[in-house]
Amino acid sequence: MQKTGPVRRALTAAAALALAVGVTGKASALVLKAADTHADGYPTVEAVEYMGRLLSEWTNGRITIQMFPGRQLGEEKDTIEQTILGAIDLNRVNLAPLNGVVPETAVPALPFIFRSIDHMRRVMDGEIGQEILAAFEEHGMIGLAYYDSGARSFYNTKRPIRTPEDMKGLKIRVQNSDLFVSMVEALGANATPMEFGQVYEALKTGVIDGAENNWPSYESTRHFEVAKYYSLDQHSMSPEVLIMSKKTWDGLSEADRALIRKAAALSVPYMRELWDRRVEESKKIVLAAGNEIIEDIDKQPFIDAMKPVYEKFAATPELKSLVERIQAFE
Ligand code: GTR
Repeated sequence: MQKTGPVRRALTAAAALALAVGVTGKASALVLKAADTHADGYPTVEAVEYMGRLLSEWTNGRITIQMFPGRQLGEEKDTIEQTILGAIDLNRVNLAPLNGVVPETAVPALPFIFRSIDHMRRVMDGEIGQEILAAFEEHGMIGLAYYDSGARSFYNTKRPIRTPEDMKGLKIRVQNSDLFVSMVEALGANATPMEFGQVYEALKTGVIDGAENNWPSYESTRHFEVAKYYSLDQHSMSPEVLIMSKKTWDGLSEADRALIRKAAALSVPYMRELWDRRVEESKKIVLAAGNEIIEDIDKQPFIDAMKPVYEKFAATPELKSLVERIQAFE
């Protein structure tokens, strides 16, 4: 017998609901695959896991995050490509390896652009930070939130660095970012772009003499065990960013997008608390190992050497104006 009118419509609606709800009785599950280069327990990893717990709580387990820490899904350059392709849904990376993809990300990664951690947090939390997040979309990614990365400083196996002259001839590993290559070259050293996961061996075997990073990364990677001189020149405060694949995003309802944005925003203060604590813990570990921490650094000659870097990476009127707005930000 042919079903007509309301009966047929009701059956179709029931079938659609059955599909959405699935056999478990829940609406169809959304498992977001997340990547992080850092190991389990690192503040960025914990923050995204926290976000997953929030989403799961709010949706009765319908939306969850499956975290793959410790480079399980590849190094940052690869995971960025995978995110654009939609094979990775969520990705926590530094802004530096995005500099070649989203030009606006170069501005907060510029050396000495921020006066302090507080300045960086206020700029990135405000309108300027939001504008830069919005710039991701046309490159296949959705910028969700920034996480702290403290200040990056140089460490090496050879000697204390107090002035740019001390850097002459040193082979310094940098992230996959032309901006970081230029910065190191402007200081008279040789820049070697290399993936994060290869740096420990390269320091140990003398392929490179040094690298640059913040306290928690210098410690968590055990680079501090092989590169004993840590010079706190604090040249970059390039933040971390949490991005989502636009492919995944486009398939979500407005309501789910709002939940994801809300969970990402709530993970920021959660991360910062863990971060501040982790910086102190990492300092203690490094100091206990007897490393030489060089604090008496006159930053001015380093700052002065950065002129060509600004000229090259903030070359358009739009990027120049972003630089000026950050510098003028009280
Ligand atoms: C860390 C950062 C990572 C990665 C790494 C590196 O501080 O959290 O995302 O950029 O530095 O130097 O490759």
